[in-house]
Amino acid sequence: EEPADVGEAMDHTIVGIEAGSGTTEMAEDMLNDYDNLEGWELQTSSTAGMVTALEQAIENEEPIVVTGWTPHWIFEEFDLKILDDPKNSLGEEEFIHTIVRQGLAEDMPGAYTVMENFSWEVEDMQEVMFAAQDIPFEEAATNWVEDNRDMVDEWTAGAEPVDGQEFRLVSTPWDSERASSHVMQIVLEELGYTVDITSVDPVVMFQAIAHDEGDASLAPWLPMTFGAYYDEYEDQIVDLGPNMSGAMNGLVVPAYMDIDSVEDLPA
Ligand code: PBE
Repeated sequence: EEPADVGEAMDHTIVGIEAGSGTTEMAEDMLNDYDNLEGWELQTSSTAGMVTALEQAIENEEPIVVTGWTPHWIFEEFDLKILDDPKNSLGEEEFIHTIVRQGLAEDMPGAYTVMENFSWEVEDMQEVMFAAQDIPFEEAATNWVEDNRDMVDEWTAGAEPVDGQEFRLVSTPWDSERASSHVMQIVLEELGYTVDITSVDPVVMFQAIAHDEGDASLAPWLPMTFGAYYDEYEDQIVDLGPNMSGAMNGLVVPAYMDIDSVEDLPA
């Protein structure tokens, strides 16, 4: 097939995810950054919708381009590639930060200590995400905590147990964040906290921490994905730094497609 036909076959459309996601906002900017993308559109939907479209295209060996990110189980399931993005519209390496509300250190020193200590690797998050394809996240997180006692002990070192104190963890609706939040829920509940996880859009997550409607979040992808929100709320939150490195956003295509860069997408 000629490249031009491939563009036609994809309807010059990038299959996106939730409108409120950081990936979507960056991909919208991307359309303006590349001349060859001038006639292209980003179709927002949901992460589940994006995965279904990808699955169907692969089944029929059709061309498709989606907004994706890693860590994500689609890279285990399918043979995919992330397109080079020479203009860095979707950023480079991303770090997932822990943020807490102001005053948490004084109000809940134990939980604050755990938040400060929490850090893990891509492989850990992936283990929980992959397991949660077949079992509930609660169970996948419980198993991970049991299998990684040494790491968990490092997180809880110096944190005094409490008696049922409520802890409000604010998350976002993606599996990567379900994994971290559910693991943290179990760790804090072992210390005696009663942990409530609320999943909201990224901007609402920052607002919740800034306005004392939530205690902590393990979900901020930075510097790019939530960069605009971070700049807006930076002064009203406490940033405890990265809890994980090695995340990344990108345009993703099946490996059988004959393109390697965003610049190869036919105008
Ligand atoms: N994500 C996964 C989210 C953050 C975590 C990259 C899809 C987003 O774009 O907002």
